[in-house]
Amino acid sequence: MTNRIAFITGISGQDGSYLTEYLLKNNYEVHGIVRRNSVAEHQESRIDHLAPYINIYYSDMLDSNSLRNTIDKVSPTEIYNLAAQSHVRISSEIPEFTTQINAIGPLRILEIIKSLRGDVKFYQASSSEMFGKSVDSDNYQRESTKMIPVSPYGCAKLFGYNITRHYREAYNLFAANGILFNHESPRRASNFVTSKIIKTAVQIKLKQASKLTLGNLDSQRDWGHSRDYVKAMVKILEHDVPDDWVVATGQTRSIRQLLELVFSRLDLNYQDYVIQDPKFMRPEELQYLRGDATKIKTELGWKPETTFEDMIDEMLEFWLSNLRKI
Ligand code: G4F
Repeated sequence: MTNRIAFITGISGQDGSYLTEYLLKNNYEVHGIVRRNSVAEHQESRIDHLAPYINIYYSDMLDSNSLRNTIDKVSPTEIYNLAAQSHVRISSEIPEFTTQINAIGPLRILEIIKSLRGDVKFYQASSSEMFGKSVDSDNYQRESTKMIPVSPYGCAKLFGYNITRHYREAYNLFAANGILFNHESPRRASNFVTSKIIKTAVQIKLKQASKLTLGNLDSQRDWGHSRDYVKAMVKILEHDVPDDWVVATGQTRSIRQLLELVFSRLDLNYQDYVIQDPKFMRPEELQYLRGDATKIKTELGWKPETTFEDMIDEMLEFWLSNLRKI
């Protein structure tokens, strides 16, 4: 087999770090870009343990020349575009920046691929947030479901999805979309709801906090494990034909159900600690997500391996061992 050389934008994020581990295990050469950050000692912490085995460059999704120069230097066989402003609520506060990164970013990379000679496979990290307020009559979202996004994040991701599909058709590129539903892990930043709830519940248990302040408790999400979902990304690019794929567990739970599980694992009652603050509400909320991953299961043989309960326990263990040290 020819040498497989992966180039990953967003390599220092949750998915980037799990993807890198998986690709290294499968003998890929791995390259990735990180943004210059004024607190450089923390920005790569998720991939510090991988540093000796990978190549990292400074670049930025806002800087076409730098992206082109880096891609030229690496000459990848595949590009995973995972870089994003990934926080949905914050996208309403920085909509232009979110659009530059999440919409124009993939376009910049597609333009580079279009001008290159040779075949480079392209993976675009598309999102279930693109479905917005749309759901099929059987209460699932799938590849054919209409997309009506309800946030600048979702609108920008929908542009990224469409431009990927368009470049595939118009220029015959191997450009594929993974439409990933929510996916979490101990590496999830603590301003996303799973990590926020688990971290604060553990702090309450350890008497380091007394309250947990949240926004909407009634929305429902389909949560899987990031470690499982990066395997779907690789299968999507290994397939002969570029296409669009939903990656999900098919189960949905509300924030209240998540709270009940997490607090009960710690022998606590969430109702004694949770307060709501409009600050964490969104201008328009995506109420319900439940993905039908039949296509990727039947055509590519992917399936989620970690149960929701096991994922929550792994995250609880991580935060317990981290916060006990304080
Ligand atoms: O954890 P979240 O912030 O994830 P969200 O908005 O669903 O987005 C995540 O999944 C998308 C896939 O569908 C990705 F594309 C995206 O990049 C990201 O990974 O919020 C989940 C739910 C929401 O309904 C939110 O309103 O939790 C609710 N929530 C309630 N209180 C809260 C809070 N979310 C956050 N982050 N913080 C709260 O205090």
